[in-house]
Amino acid sequence: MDTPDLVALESEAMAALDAAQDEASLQTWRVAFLGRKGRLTAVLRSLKELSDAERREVGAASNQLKGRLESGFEARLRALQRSQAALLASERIDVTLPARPLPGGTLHPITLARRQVERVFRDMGFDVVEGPDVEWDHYNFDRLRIPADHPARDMWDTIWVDAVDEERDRRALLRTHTSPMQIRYMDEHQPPIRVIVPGTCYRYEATDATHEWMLTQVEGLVIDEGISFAHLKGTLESFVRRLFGEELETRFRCDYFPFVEPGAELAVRWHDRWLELLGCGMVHPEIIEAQGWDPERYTGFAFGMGVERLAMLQWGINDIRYFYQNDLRFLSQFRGS
Ligand code: FA5
Repeated sequence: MDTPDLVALESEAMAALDAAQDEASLQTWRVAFLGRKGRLTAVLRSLKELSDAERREVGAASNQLKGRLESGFEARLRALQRSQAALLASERIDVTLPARPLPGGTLHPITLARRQVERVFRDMGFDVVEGPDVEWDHYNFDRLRIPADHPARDMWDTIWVDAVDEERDRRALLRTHTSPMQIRYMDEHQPPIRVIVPGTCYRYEATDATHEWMLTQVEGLVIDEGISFAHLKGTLESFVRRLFGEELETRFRCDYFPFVEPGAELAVRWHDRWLELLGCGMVHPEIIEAQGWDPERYTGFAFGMGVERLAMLQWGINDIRYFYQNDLRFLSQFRGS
């Protein structure tokens, strides 16, 4: 019988040992080479078929090889266990660590101010509704007694939108005030009416410390029998007192808006000057009549206030432009609901 090629067996065994990447394949290797029916065991069993001299020589070499394979196995096993332990250690998670806090948002100051206004008027029995930001000139102007060629349109610098309703001769715009919702609401409801409409308005105008091109208004509309200018004044004065207390100095002055008669503005004392908070007046009788209601029987008042201006007063902010610069150092100072 040929003497077994122990050199080839060793190099094959060692290559297979290196290739074993986990303990399971290592055990398979052990069975294949050192197990009861393994390759080396087969060599040892076959020794008896050799001559005495060969048996001595091959037997000694086989036993040495067995020793090398066993220690190779042990070394590989330890190495695998070490790298597994290192992997586990690197993936260890300390579940007892407190969670990192998530950055919590706050409401925008204008949202806070707007909600405050809504709360006060809700307490006074007003409903709250909203209307579209993109509006037809029909509601923004015409139905408010501001026809196409009327100079009063110049009171509001308009941002037009590329949409035309040719059938009804209407052009779309970004509403310049919340007053168009007076008309939309009257089209859908009968007196008595008591509603406020908060919302965003847009004007093509230069900005400064008290003017933004995007602003928030709250429109108010009350229509019922026997509503007088005294109701208008009383409602607005108690609103201002609720928000700012008794100390704030206020001033009513005549003003002109085509959809009210008489019209007025309410200003408040602010840094040694008057800051106009809102426009208001008695709903024009022609508007009441256009709704099919008898203006002798139904009267009403309306107002439109600037929410940014209210917020400036409330928090002592001296420039309206802070609100929409999105600077977190400014915005994160406001908390509330
Ligand atoms: C109007 O917009 C009328 N629709 C108000 C009204 C309603 C009158 C109902 C009568 C009856 P005026 O343009 O004055 O009016 O704006 C009303 C308020 O919005 C102002 O008093 C001011 O507080 C605020 N406002 C107007 N323009 C700006 C602006 N560019 N930036 C910030 N606030 C503004």
